[in-house]
Amino acid sequence: MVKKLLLLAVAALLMVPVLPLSVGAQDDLPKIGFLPGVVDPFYQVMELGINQAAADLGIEVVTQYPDDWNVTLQTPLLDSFVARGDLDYIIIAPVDKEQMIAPLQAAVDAGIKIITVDTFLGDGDYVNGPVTFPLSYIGSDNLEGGRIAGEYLAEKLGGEGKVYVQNTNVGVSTTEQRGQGFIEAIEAHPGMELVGMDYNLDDANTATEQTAAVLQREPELAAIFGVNVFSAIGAGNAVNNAGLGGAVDVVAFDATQYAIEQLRAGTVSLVIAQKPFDMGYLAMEFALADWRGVTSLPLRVPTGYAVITADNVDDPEIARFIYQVP
Ligand code: T6T
Repeated sequence: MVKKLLLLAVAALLMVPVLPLSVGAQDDLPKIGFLPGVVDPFYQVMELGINQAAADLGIEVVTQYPDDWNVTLQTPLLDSFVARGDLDYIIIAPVDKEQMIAPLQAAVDAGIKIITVDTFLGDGDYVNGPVTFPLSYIGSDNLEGGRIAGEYLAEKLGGEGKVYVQNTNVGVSTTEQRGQGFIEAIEAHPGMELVGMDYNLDDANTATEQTAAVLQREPELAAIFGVNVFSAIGAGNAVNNAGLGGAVDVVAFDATQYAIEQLRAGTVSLVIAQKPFDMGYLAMEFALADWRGVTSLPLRVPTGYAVITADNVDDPEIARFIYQVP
């Protein structure tokens, strides 16, 4: 009899419509804001990583791009993210390592958690440095990236030659470190000479004009390091306009279609690809992990590089890191 009753109870239970396991799950997920530095292929690929993770994890994400690389444009967008009142995390590439501290502290004070991607705040050491509120800093090791460029050119030029750097803005953690790493590598070779470093304010036209002036002034210039998308475009354009493609070597940071075209044409000889998709995807996973109670997230995740040359550009294992923007 007991057995029969049990069977009846089980049968009754089975007739109850089965509720989907995910009921309520949406309410139990964080809402995230993504604030890149500027519209460029690097951040557009990062957004692909963000969106892929959002789809995989079922998380809602809101994205806003500043029109230019500028504190006065990024800050109001950040403030508007805070004012919405519905965001739990902000994934941001701060456009200035000092000036974005206060606006981000205000976001933290409003109860929002911060993850920095690509660029960092303070000195990037979120354990012992001056800024410790972000959950993590996910991005390239930019000192290393600059060293890769400098060591490559020193070796290619046999330890002798004049070089020039196209940089973006003072106060940007990434590009500042790329310049620094490059100089360190060059200074290890007494025969190498840095003839200058200009700041183009993240504008390819300015980079072209500045580089053209240096090409005129320095007829013996051997190579140029363009530290990001716009710097490398300007360097490449100026070299091509002067008819010096192949004679004055260009090393391009960021694997844009332009950089790869110029690599194939012989104006650029090395392209340093970052992994923006990984940065975006991981940042989303970190936010969810924190939301779920994970307390041991690494405060620093270097995402690595793919170094592209004319010899390996068609290797699928390398070519997958070229920035593909739909
Ligand atoms: O090189 C990237 C990024 O890493 C840097 O912080 C700013 O410039 C880019 O967005 C490329 O334009």
